[in-house]
Amino acid sequence: MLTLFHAPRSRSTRIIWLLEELEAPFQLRHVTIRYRDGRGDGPDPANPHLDKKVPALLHDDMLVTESAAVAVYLADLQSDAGLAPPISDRHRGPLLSWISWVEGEFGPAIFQRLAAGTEKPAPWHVTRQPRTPAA
Ligand SMILES: N[C@@H](CCC(=O)N[C@@H](CS)C(=O)NCC(=O)O)C(=O)O
Repeated sequence: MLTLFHAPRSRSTRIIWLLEELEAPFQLRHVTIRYRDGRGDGPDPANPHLDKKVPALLHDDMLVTESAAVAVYLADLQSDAGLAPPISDRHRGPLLSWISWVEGEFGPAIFQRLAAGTEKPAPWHVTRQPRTPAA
């Protein structure tokens, strides 16, 4: 049995989308989280994620976390759906590259931009030093 721990307007929404694309039967469990803007009811004791974040996936008693890992895990599990090339296929390389790029490069850049638009300054605003003109 697959159980997805989900909070609205969060990274777990795209895992619902993926599960539906894969036509995988799953159980949805709503949990509360603390959102970046301070809203939300905070960490939920019912959430098995070690950091109380979402998404968290339970496959029977096996916990899978981190969006990229959850996505690849599910695509492999439902291999008949054809969303992920098999492990021995060379097309696996681009799949892993793109999914790692989204989480490791693109996502953080977007969040830095979003943070810059709020009262909370982006990290480069905090750390950037005024330039001293060259002598
Ligand atoms: N790298 C993790 C990040 C998970 C994450 O930060 N999820 C947010 C929702 S989008 C969350 O649960 N935040 C609650 C908190 O930080 O306490 C992933 O991609 O799964």
